[in-house]
Amino acid sequence: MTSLADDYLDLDSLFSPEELALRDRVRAFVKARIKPHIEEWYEAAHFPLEIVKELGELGVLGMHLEGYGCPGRSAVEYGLAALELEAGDSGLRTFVSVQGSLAMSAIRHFGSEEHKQKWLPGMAAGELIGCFGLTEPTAGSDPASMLTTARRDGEEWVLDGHKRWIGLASVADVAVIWAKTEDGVIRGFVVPTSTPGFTATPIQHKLSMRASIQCDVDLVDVRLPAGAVLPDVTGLKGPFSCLNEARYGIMWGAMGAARDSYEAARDYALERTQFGQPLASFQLTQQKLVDMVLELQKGVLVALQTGRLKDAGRLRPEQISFGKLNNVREAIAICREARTVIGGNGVTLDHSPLRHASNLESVRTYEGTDEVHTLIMGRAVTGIQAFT
Ligand code: TGC
Repeated sequence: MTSLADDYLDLDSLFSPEELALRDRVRAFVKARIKPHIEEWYEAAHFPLEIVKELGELGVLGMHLEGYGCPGRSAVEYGLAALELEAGDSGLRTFVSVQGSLAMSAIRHFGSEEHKQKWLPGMAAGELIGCFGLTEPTAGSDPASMLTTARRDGEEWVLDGHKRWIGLASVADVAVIWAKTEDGVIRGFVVPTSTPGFTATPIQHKLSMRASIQCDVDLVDVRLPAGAVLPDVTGLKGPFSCLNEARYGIMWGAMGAARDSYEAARDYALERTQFGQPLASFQLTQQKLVDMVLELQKGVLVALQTGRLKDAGRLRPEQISFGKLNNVREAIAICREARTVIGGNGVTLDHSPLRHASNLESVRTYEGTDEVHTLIMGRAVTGIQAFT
C-alpha cells in the first residue's frame, strides 16, 4: 500500500500497469543519470549532451509520435515521463519538450515525406538534435508580430531575421524556423543548422535553467531549397499546434519539480531538530507540508484528466491553458515554500527546491506566460478577447 506521505489519494491506482512501468523506468533513469550530477551541471551552466542518446534509448524523444522510429506512446505516458524528468531538473525536461513536442512534432505533422525520413529516426534515437525558432527579440507573447522574413529567389527560399530564447539551437542539427513570407503568411522551414548564414549564440548569465541552453539565433541570407518549407501548414496554427504539445508536457513536468521539492522539505523537516525537536513536529511546518500535498495531488489530477482527454482526442487548447497556468503557478509556490522549510541551507545547491523554483520562473514564462494563459481562459469563459 502506498504511504499517504508519498501518494495521499492513491493516485497511482488511476494509472495502468504499463503506465506505471514506464513511469518507474524514467524515474530510475533520473535517479541514476541526472540526480547525481545535476548540482554540478547547474552550477557550471552545463547541458549534458552526453545523455541525449541515453534519452533516445529510454524512448522519451518524440515519444507521443507514431512512425519514423518514434515510440508511439500515449499522452499520459508522455506526461508521466515529463514529470519524472522534471523531478530531476526542468532543463532536462525542456530538452525533451523542445526535441519531441516542438521540433519533431512540427516535422511529423507538417513536414514532407522527405523531411520525416531524413530527420525523425535520428531525432528519436537522440543521434540528431532539433530546435524550434518562433520567439524573437521583439515578438514573445505576440508571435504574429514576428519580423523574420522568407522570400523567394528563383527556386530558393531566403530567410533573414533574429530569433531569441531558442532552446538547444547551438547544439542542434536542424531548426524549424517560422518566418513571414512576402504575402504576409507565416510558414515553417526545416533548416539544417550547418546552412551558411545560420548562427546560434548561447545566452549567458541566466539565473534559471542553467543546466540547459537557450540561444539567440541570427539568420542572415540563409538560402534553402524549395523543399525546405513545411508543406502541410500555413499561418500561426502551425507553431501553436506544436506549442499545445509542449504546454501539455509542462503541466506534468512542473508537478515533478514540485514533488521533488516537497520530498526534500519533508525529509529535512523530519531530520532537522530545532528547539529540541524535529521541524516536522511544529504546527507551522506541518501546515506547509500539508499545503504542498494538497496542491501536488490536485495538480497531478489536473494533468491526468487533461491527458485522458488528449488520449481520447477530445482535448481543446483552452483546456491545456488550465493545466499550464495552474500547475506551474502551484509548483513554484510549493518549491518556494519547500525552501523555507530548509531555512538558510535551502539557498544552496545542496537542496533542490530553490533550483526548481528558479527554473520554474522560465517555465511560467515560456510556452505562454501566466498572463497569456489567463486571457486564453478568460476568452473561453466570457467569449470576449482581451489580448489588446
Ligand atoms: P490568432 O491570431 O487568433 O490565431 C491564429 C491562428 O492560430 C490558431 N490558434 C491555434 N491553433 C492551434 N492551437 C492553439 N493553441 C491555437 N491558438 C490559436 C487560430 O485558430 C488561428 O487559426 P486560423 O486558421 O484562423 O488562422 O491568435 P490568438 O488570438 O488565438 O492567440 C493570441 C495568443 C496571445 C493567445 C497567442 O498569440 C499566444 O498563444 N501567444 C503566446 C505565444 C507563446 O507561447 N510563445 C512562446 C513560444 S516558446 C519559443 O518560441 C521558444 S521554443 C522553446 C525553447 O526553444 O526552449
